[in-house]
Amino acid sequence: MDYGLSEQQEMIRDLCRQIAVEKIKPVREHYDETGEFPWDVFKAFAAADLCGLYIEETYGGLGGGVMDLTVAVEELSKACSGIALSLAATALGTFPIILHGSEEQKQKYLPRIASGESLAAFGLTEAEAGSDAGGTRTTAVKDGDHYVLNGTKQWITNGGEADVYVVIAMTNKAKGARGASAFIVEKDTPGFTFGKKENKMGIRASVTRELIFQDCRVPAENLLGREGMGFLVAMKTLDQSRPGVAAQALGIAAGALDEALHYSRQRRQFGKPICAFQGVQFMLADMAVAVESARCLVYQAARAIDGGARDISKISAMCKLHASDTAMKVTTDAVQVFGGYGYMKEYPVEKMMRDAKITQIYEGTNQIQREVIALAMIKEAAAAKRD
Ligand code: COS
Repeated sequence: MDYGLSEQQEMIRDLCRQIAVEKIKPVREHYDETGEFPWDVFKAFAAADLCGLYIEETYGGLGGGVMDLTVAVEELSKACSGIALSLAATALGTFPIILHGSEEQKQKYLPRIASGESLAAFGLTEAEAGSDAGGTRTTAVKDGDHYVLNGTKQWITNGGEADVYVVIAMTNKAKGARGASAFIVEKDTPGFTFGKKENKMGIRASVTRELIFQDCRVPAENLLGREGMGFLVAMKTLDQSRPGVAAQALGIAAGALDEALHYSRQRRQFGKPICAFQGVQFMLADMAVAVESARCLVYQAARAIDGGARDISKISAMCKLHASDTAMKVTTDAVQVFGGYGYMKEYPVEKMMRDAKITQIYEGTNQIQREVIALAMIKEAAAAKRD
């Protein structure tokens, strides 16, 4: 199938396919079991220049966009989405700097992220601020040429491993969402420590931790944009990053379909390979249609963002919603095609099913995505003045 990829995107796809086979597949079980951060594989990503795919050339990147990142994340996630997440979550932590950083901030942070020397992370979620991103409790109080941060962020991907964190904190509680601000916080800043490391159902090769700020003094020059822009920074970042989650989900679904197809040709029952039975054929066909339709939507969203489309919230939420629901359905069916073997850890599909689940939850639950989509539709209808 020709997906209209550029020459550069085809090269990225082929390179990631090779890394997936040579570097990820041999170790994915190990990292799934141990929950350690896959530094050896991340170093391979850096050596292959994947860390700078979406970062401008001026700052040491390859100058591609969301589509280049999408192609890479999809391909790597076919082998292990937990390992691929080190790259996707770094992009999530980097987008706020790309979108809202000053020239000085970009020059300081982007080159080290592009080279793979530093990972990044995004600190929005808190115990009381999950879907309700405006419910942030962490505070940032101006004190001379610093802001003093206090509070705890929860479930932060790359937490403890990343050097660069973008953190949302309230500079003016009374103003609600308009009183939030975004800060770049470096790992070794005094008063910034890491709490509980989560023991997760899936994506176990990625590290998820608490970020704890206790009288943490952050230089005022690390404020992203202006005071009060934090909620906007967070929303614009999520609009940009959700195709990354969708690409992960797409990769998981495509990987599971590939495994199911392969297995159905090997596994014999009643004297024939199980792919000869219509019941299995229908499942494989439905899985393939779901994967292709998810791919179309994910690529369309990524291209719309790279093309500078003004209103990307809806398409971005749509692709995340559809690809993640597809990943859950396709991996569940892949386990079914494998039968009892699919339930065993010796085969890769049970891990894919566990990994798929989070894509329906993080970077906005699929219920929140539906809300974003519906609100955008209502806004469009109102703008079109259709009675
Ligand atoms: N782009 C630009 N502005 C946006 C925006 C977007 N995508 N989404 C909201 N805004 C603006 C609104 O226009 C509104 O501006 P005004 O104050 O000028 O009217 C302001 O931000 C507040 O918006 P709203 O009232 O819709 O905020 P809510 O608190 O109701 O929250 C949702 C909206 C639910 C969409 C938001 O909280 C959200 O995305 N939640 C999920 C968070 C999430 O993904 N968490 C997981 C993090 S894992 S990294």
